[in-house]
Amino acid sequence: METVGTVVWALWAMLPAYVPNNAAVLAGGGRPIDGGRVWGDSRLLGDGKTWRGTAAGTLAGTALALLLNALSPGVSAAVGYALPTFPLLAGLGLALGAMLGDIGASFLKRRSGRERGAAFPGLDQLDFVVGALACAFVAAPSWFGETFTLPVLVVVLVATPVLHVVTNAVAYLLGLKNEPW
Ligand code: CTP
Ligand code: K
Ligand code: MG
Repeated sequence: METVGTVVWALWAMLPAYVPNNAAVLAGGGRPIDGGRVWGDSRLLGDGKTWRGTAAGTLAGTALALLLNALSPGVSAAVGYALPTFPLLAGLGLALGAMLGDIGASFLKRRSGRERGAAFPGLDQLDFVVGALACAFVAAPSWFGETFTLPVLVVVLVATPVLHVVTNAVAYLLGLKNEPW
């Protein structure tokens, strides 16, 4: 597969992991997951990680995977090669994993004294990728192996931080997010 094909494949395969964080921003609010608990000097996770945002993000990413399955034959025919499809467990793993990665990052931010909304360059851009890939690997190992070959993983690790910076800057400019990261 040529380079463009690898990039399109990688982005298609990661779409169910890209949408959850943005859906959580739109739907978030209500009860924080940590229930207000404190560990040491800081909140366990903070008010930015809510049950509603996490559920909405997971559902949105999983639903997108199913939608992509429906679109895959038509788009594959148009581009001239087969694009990935998502077994339910793969879509769920990517979506839930993206949310868990982001939650894990908030845990680390609080432990390192960063308040809610503080930036943690590097972690902010890759937390959800690592979470999504790890969960998808556990939930659907053979699908993971077929979908995320080494070149695809390289594209994901390079392209995702770029996309993350751009989408968050747009969300900030639209007034949807409090910080541009
Ligand atoms: N959000 C949510 N539940 C999640 C993730 C995000 O409700 N699991 C919502 C919250 O309203 C959050 C907003 O999306 O404030 C932006 O997400 P994010 O930038 O990840 O959270 P921060 O508020 O910056 O908090 P943190 O410092 O813990 O990342
Ligand atoms: K975050
Ligand atoms: Mg933030």
